[in-house]
Amino acid sequence: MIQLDQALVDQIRQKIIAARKILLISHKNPDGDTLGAALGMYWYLDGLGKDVVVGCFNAAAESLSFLPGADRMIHDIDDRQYDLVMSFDTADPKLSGFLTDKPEIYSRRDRHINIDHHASNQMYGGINLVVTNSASTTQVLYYLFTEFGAIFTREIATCLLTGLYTDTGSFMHQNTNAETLRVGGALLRYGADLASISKQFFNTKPVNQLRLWGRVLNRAQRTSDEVIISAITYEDMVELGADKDYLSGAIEFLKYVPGIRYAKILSEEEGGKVKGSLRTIRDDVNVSEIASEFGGGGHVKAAGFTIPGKLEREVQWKVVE
Ligand SMILES: [Mn+2]
Repeated sequence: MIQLDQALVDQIRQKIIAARKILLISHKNPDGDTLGAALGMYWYLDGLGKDVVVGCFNAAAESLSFLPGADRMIHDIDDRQYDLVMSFDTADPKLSGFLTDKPEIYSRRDRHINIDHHASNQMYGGINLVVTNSASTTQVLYYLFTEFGAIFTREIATCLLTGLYTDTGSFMHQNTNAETLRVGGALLRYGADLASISKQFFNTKPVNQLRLWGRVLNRAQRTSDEVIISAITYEDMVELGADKDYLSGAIEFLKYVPGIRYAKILSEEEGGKVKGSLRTIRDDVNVSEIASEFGGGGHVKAAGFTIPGKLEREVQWKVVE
């Protein structure tokens, strides 16, 4: 059982009571956790009769469209009209995509609540509820709503379980423990739709995604310093008509190769950028530290970075300017 800081819970309660118009922000390229958290909070606040919207820099992947409320998300935000802003699963304001065009979202800290579970969180809110031993941001919301004495509707339960399910890799990652399963069990009891969640995130793969994973697996190489590394070029993505999120999940196969320190997938993105994803199952390797050497970050066992450049194959894959 994780206990939230009571002072923070009270401050958040007061802010919500006082607010009339509330903006909830998911990070750019939303995943199941950031969107599950924002939509979970959306249904809670909607139930309180608040005027609330969920904003995100870009559209969610098709796999997230089953989330209740996903169709109500807005992308064009006039942040001036809101007296409360909440960010979810966003360690750094720049990950939202709104920092450049709408800096007031972050400069007006007094109206900003930052809810997250990343150790790398920049604590940019007026209130920062950052619980690093939670497997997901939605797990933090489970505790918060419990403190509030909230009624967990089916919608809220499904949104929260989605974040927990995706951030634990369907309860297979090492952040899965007795407490994550207890929270997952409670959400199931509240009516969370696990069948839809597991179908969307585990079993539904378009054939071109399987082909892309095939290339990742086929190109995997083990380096002399015990890293398993693979790469996908932008050309691969175009040729296979692959969505950006098609790659997610492929690295899970690589990280279990016996004897390696960590797995790395480099993928070229549009506009001369290379994204690196890092995973490890070892307790003596911190991939967040490795990612931070490239200006990235994340968790101890799952991290990433984005740097300018393109991919070129030499003996191994490497990034060139
Ligand atoms: Mn998360």
